[in-house]
Amino acid sequence: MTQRPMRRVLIANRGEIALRIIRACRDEGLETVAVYSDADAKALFVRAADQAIRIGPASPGESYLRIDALLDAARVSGADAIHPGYGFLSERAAFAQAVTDAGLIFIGPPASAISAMGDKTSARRLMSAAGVPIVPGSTASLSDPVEAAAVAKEIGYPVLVKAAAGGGGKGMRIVREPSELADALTTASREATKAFGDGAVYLEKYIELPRHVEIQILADHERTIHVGERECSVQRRHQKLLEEAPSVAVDAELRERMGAAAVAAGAAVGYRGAGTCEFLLAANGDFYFLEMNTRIQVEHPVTEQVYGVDLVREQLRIARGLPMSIPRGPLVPRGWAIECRITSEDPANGLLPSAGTIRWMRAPSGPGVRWASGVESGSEVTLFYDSMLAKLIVHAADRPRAIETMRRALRELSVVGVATNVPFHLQLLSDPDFERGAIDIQFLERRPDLLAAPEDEATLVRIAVAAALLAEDRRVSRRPVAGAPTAPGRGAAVAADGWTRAARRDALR
Ligand code: MV4
Repeated sequence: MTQRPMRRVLIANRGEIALRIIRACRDEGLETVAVYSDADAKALFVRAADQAIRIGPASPGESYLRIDALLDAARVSGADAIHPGYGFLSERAAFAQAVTDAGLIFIGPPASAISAMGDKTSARRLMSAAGVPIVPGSTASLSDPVEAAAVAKEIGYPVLVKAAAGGGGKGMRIVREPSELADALTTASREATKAFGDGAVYLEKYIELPRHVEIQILADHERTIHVGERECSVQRRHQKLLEEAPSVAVDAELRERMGAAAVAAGAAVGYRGAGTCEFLLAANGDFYFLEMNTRIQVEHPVTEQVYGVDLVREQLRIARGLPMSIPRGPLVPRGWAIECRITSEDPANGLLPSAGTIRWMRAPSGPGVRWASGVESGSEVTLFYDSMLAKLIVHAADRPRAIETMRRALRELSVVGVATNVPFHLQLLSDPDFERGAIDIQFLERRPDLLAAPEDEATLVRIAVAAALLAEDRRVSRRPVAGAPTAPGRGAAVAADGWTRAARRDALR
């Protein structure tokens, strides 16, 4: 593969990942074009890019998912490449193909690799042929309940009915008894039709209490390598909340076996760029390929921290035909990294998404802390997009110290105006089971106490301290201050403690 001229990159995404890509482009000497919906007109990533083009109203279907509008924006701005980020169109083979057909560089794998991995039964056949361990089950879709019952009996109950077009858990049904199978096939198929427009389903043996461990790969025109694992078991309803690298359950020997499987998976589909193989890791150490994510992932920073690589820069290099800049030879993880996803979800309200204006935000910093966010003080949080406000990543010498640093950083973080899941993270990071690394994909289902709003002693102490400070503030403010304005400022300005001037005035009367 020869080098291709690439000067200007259009980022077909928004928020923190758009900003992350803009920064990587700057580091690589590339110009940037942001696209934005009406909801994002004032967003940080729009101001950060060299150019910005409006592509439509707030609703994703009318903006970030419009292939025609994105290609128009690329033409108008003179972009010669498109980075899809994660979510939105990042794993649509038709988008990758349309970008390439328009004579532009798609910063991601070939469309053929996306489609090969998009259909789960086709991926299972390909992986099996490449020697990648897959979960026992069928490698073609099943519609006949009699045939399905024979397959289920062969692999043994419990079994899982899965959507062939699936991913992310939609159209999945656990079946523990033969008598429940026919019903599960029907409901899973109906759900799959609704979600993916394709009702094809197949069977797998249901793996009980596994961990979710994924392997990062990178492939250029010469070689495919793995960059270790990420442990992603801490999730709720298929939304990851905390990720770490490495995994307490993976030693050097297992890392090499899982890494070799992920490299074989990439090679089997002609993969290029950054990709991730998801595995289930059973308690006995057996691992099984689940699916491949053909994009940069939300949690890529934990890998960057422990391996000292910049995955987005590598994506840019590979897309323009340059070799990856990772030295040949064994890669060794250094220390421990943890990422907490900070979402606008309210623990006091069943962790439901909350919307509003971020009146004030202060990011943590200091040794070993990395903050990745697309929002700032004054940003509007709408319900049009996902609820992630920021990612807080820490890197320390070992896992206990990474946990300690994360607790410190979470306490430094202030978000005023919208409720966040920070209290959840603080509870999780102080939990003895989490501290021992005793986690699996059902951990949070077993522990609803961690998802509830904390009413602990520390919170009560904080409330008492806040009350004492307010009383002191009141005592001090009664004294006239020379030169101080006598009238309150305009609008609902907010002080560091989250009180609007008006509210403070009322409280101090
Ligand atoms: C499984 C499984 C257990 N056994 N397959 C969920 C979404 C899709 N990526 C695959 N998923 C699962 N497949 C077998 N044979 C359990 C899950 C699963 C899961 C996997 C990864 C991360 C979180 C999960 C949460 C629930 C279920």
